[in-house]
Amino acid sequence: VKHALQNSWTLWFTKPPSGKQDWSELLKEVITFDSVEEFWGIYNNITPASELAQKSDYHLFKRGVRPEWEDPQNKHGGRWSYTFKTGKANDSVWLDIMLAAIGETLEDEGDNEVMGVVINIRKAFWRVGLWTRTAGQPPKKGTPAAEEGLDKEVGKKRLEKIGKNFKNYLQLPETEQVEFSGHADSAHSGSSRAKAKFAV
Ligand code: M7G
Repeated sequence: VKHALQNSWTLWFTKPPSGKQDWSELLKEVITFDSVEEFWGIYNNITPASELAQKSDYHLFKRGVRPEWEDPQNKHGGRWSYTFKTGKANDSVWLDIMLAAIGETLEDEGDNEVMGVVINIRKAFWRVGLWTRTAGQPPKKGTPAAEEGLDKEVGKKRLEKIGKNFKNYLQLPETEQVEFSGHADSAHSGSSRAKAKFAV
């Protein structure tokens, strides 16, 4: 018996650069699945995040969305993130975040904000991200959000609720904050370390 997921998901991998390679050469599509059983089959057969080399990423995104700022479904969006400054990646935290994503428990039904989740393995830290479709901006004319009549404050509240869910899954103490930044700012600065717009 297969337990169908609400969405199909694609796992992507960013391999560490060997020499001078740009982003597009490093990002690899791994596999797409749409059931709980397939998820476990994949999870049990890939390298755990804690054993990945520096500069690797896993990205788990809804099918049809590339894990890039430039993707049409990401470009008006942003990211909640939290950086763990010490130790190896915690596999159970990353697993919990993936299960929350595919189980659709990060947002309310119908919100349609969550695009995917990411883990970045770096020399001095590891970081977990949750990518959203909008970024708490007044929606630009002609975008889906504008057509839905999404108000800026409503949009921000919805994102903050998702940020709080994310923070709960990360099991962070109340004193820690997860930060939201817009992809447009990240793309502009050429780094994901763009200034945070808000935090919860
Ligand atoms: P990162 O891995 O998000 O953060 O970005 P880090 O700076 O903490 O390692 C590292 C680099 O990867 C960026 O400076 C970009 O060159 C590239 N990069 C990362 N992302 C997520 C994108 C993306 O969505 N699009 C493009 N074009 N480059 C990206």
